[in-house]
Amino acid sequence: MKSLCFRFVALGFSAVSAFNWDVDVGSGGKLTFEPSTIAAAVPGDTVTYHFFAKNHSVVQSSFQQPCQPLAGGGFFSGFTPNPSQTDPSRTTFTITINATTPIWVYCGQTNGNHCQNGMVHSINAPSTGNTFDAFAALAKNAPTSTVPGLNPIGGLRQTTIDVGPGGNLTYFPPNITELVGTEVIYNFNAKNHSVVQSSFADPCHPQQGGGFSSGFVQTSQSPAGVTFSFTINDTKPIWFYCAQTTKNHCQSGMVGSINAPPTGNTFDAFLALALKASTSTIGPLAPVGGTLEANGTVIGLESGTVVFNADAFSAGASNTTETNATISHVPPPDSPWNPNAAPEAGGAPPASYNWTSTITDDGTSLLQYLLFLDNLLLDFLVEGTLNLTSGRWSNLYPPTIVNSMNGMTVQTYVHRYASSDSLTHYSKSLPAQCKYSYPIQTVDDWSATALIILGLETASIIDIITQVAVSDPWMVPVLSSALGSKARMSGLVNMMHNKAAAPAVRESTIAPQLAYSYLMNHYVVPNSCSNALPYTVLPPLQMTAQSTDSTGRLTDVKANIPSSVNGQGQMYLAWWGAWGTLEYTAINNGGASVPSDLYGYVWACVTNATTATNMNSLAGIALTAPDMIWVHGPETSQNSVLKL
Ligand SMILES: *[C@@H]1O[C@H](CO)[C@@H](O)[C@H](O)[C@H]1NC(C)=O
Ligand SMILES: *[C@@H]1O[C@H](CO)[C@@H](O)[C@H](O)[C@H]1NC(C)=O
Ligand SMILES: *[C@@H]1O[C@H](CO)[C@@H](O)[C@H](O)[C@H]1NC(C)=O
Ligand SMILES: *[C@@H]1O[C@H](CO)[C@@H](O)[C@H](O)[C@H]1NC(C)=O
Ligand SMILES: *[C@@H]1O[C@H](CO)[C@@H](O)[C@H](O)[C@H]1NC(C)=O
Ligand SMILES: *[C@@H]1O[C@H](CO)[C@@H](O)[C@H](O)[C@H]1NC(C)=O
Ligand SMILES: *[C@@H]1O[C@H](CO)[C@@H](O)[C@H](O)[C@H]1NC(C)=O
Ligand SMILES: *[C@@H]1O[C@H](CO)[C@@H](O)[C@H](O)[C@H]1NC(C)=O
Ligand SMILES: *[C@@H]1O[C@H](CO)[C@@H](O)[C@H](O)[C@H]1NC(C)=O
Ligand SMILES: *[C@@H]1O[C@H](CO)[C@@H](O)[C@H](O)[C@H]1NC(C)=O
Ligand SMILES: *[C@@H]1O[C@H](CO)[C@@H](O)[C@H](O)[C@H]1NC(C)=O
Ligand SMILES: CC(=O)N[C@H]1CO[C@H](CO)[C@@H](O)[C@@H]1O
Repeated sequence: MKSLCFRFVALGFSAVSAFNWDVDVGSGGKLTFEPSTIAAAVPGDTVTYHFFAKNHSVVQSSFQQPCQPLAGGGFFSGFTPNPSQTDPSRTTFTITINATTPIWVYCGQTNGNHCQNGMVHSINAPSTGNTFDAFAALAKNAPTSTVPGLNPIGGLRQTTIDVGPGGNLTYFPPNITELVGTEVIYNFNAKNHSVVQSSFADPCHPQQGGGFSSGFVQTSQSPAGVTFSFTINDTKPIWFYCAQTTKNHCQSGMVGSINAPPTGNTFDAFLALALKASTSTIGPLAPVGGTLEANGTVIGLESGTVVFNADAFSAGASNTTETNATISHVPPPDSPWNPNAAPEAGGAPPASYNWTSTITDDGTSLLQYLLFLDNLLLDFLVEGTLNLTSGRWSNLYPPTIVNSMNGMTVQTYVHRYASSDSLTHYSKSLPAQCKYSYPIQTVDDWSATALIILGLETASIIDIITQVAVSDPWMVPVLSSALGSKARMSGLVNMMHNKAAAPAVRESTIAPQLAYSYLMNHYVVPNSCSNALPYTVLPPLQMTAQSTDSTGRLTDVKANIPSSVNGQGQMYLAWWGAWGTLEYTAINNGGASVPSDLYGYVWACVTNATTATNMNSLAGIALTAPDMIWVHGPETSQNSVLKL
């Protein structure tokens, strides 16, 4: 298992878990860094400074000039006052180690000459020559310290605000003074709170012309592991409130400020206005103006106010409530091939694609479509496979299944190069990358979605092969290899989803325009890549099971058709069977029968005519995107063996 995880790490699919060193700055009121030196920090490691007592800072210097900022840039935390000798400030400063060369550090406070009084620090100091002791000795006699400005540079300054701590309708601390460039992180606690920006004069209502909004975070856990964060851009005061109207959180004093002035429009004046404010308004969009995360997973923008159920999110496989998340662990398609993937994938992309001197326009657009599809599939598979190998689903399946899934996911990464390498070779554009949103709350959601995307991918590749066999035959061997891999993967996911693999003759073709509509409607975050491909996105169709016969086989479905499509005569469901044959059943009162010879994963879309006889002509008359429904096979026994 460990080696599998390593392969993802090596590919850059996941964050490398490097070591974080913690350093206390001025704890107990002493002018010290503890530890004063860090040895053997390696590139990728991080060092987090925690501030105590007085008003310290962390500044990088050279060895020769201990109390002066490093010429040509270095890091600086900004000053961080904290009255407590024992409790660290809520503000921290974190640097990333980029090399094993020595790093020299001092506190830039001149009130009490902290640097000259021994408040120095080093990382990877040599044990002979320019040692830490030699550096500290130079600092004792150094001229008065200076610092490189006011705001943090060269590292990450962060501060945390608790949302509803201890069940109280408050933020803690309610008002902070912070530097420009500081990342503010709101930690959600139990109840159903939000963080929304307002103006000073009108608390409990969203700021006119934008501002941040976290959305509602419903959770019974404290802390929930859910955060909302943004970076302070300027010195203007920032006012915020909780928009929960149940029990009037804002009017009960659940408000806060960042950089409120000490006189005039103070935090206290804002709080007084909030206590008298009219009923709170919920912002139109969320999350906006910041990042909502659940234990590191970014929750994407929805086309409405997000109501994020953290309990459902963390409940894992036992809870079927759907949560959509947007994640990107995947290298972009134009990034160079990572050779670490070869062993797991069973090989690198081909040395020669046997490209011909030109590519047809049809060949180009089919490859662009395939790349769009592969970007989506790869993103989805990587997210799921990370959860299967090392994440929340790591104990659900036997290692044989998990290992195979891992290998086939890396293979998908290889196969994506068939499209991206070829488009690049012929100087054609790559489709815009999108942000994706999938139902991945439970492993069942994930495997069901995997089957849909893999089904569309398989059907698309079959369709593309039949088209390019005539126009651009060099693609056939490459695409056939991808087809084999996707078909094997479908079989594996079928098994994970506890469904018998559909018989091979069910693998049908699908027109790219129809598959594209389905994918855009279901998995692509609206407007995240509006012009990915030049196809019209048809409105969605939703089929649900209506009635079954005595063997449990689905006989009728309910077809939920968008109102924009109605009123154009008699409607039909156009069903596709093996080798792209079509069958039509009339939709009456929202219901339609399922053709008796179709079973397995069955796809249909809505038309108002029965004239199309194959996939390509169906794309011309389809009124909706397709939808898929599972239809039991006609077998009486799962184990019957065909006797010829
Ligand atoms: C902290 O020290 C800096 C530098 O001396 C100073 O500008 C700032 O006002 C101090 N902050 C507080 C709250 O004392
Ligand atoms: C490491 O590199 C980053 C990016 O160039 C830079 O911002 C940071 O200051 C560097 N860290 C150190 C300790 O020099
Ligand atoms: C909640 O409010 C009570 C009463 O004001 C206070 O004593 C308590 O410390 C608060 N709890 C937290 C965690 O802030
Ligand atoms: C918080 O607000 C109060 C009253 O307006 C003020 O006295 C105090 O200094 C503020 N604290 C910070 C950290 O801004
Ligand atoms: C959280 O509060 C929002 C706004 O009042 C509400 O729409 C949502 O249903 C609440 N969530 C839960 C799970 O009660
Ligand atoms: C920071 O600046 C960006 C760009 O101007 C803006 O969209 C964002 O809302 C600002 N953030 C805050 C917290 O003001
Ligand atoms: C699933 O989430 C819902 C919504 O929060 C909750 O009511 C239910 O108890 C959860 N079920 C399980 C099994 O955790
Ligand atoms: C975050 O992780 C903690 C610790 O594993 C867990 O208790 C909590 O439920 C998680 N929160 C979410 C929203 O997944
Ligand atoms: C490359 O393409 C040519 C012509 O299209 C064909 O004759 C040849 O067999 C192909 N070579 C390989 C290795 O597929
Ligand atoms: C998740 O995304 C799907 C498809 O885009 C959408 O139908 C569903 O309503 C979303 N669910 C939530 C909880 O936002
Ligand atoms: C069928 O749909 C097409 C496309 O929307 C429309 O132009 C046509 O009028 C419809 N036919 C009938 C009989 O309503
Ligand atoms: C939605 C979710 O929980 N995704 C997790 C899948 O696994 C990776 C790796 O463990 C996590 O980073 C994600 O948060």
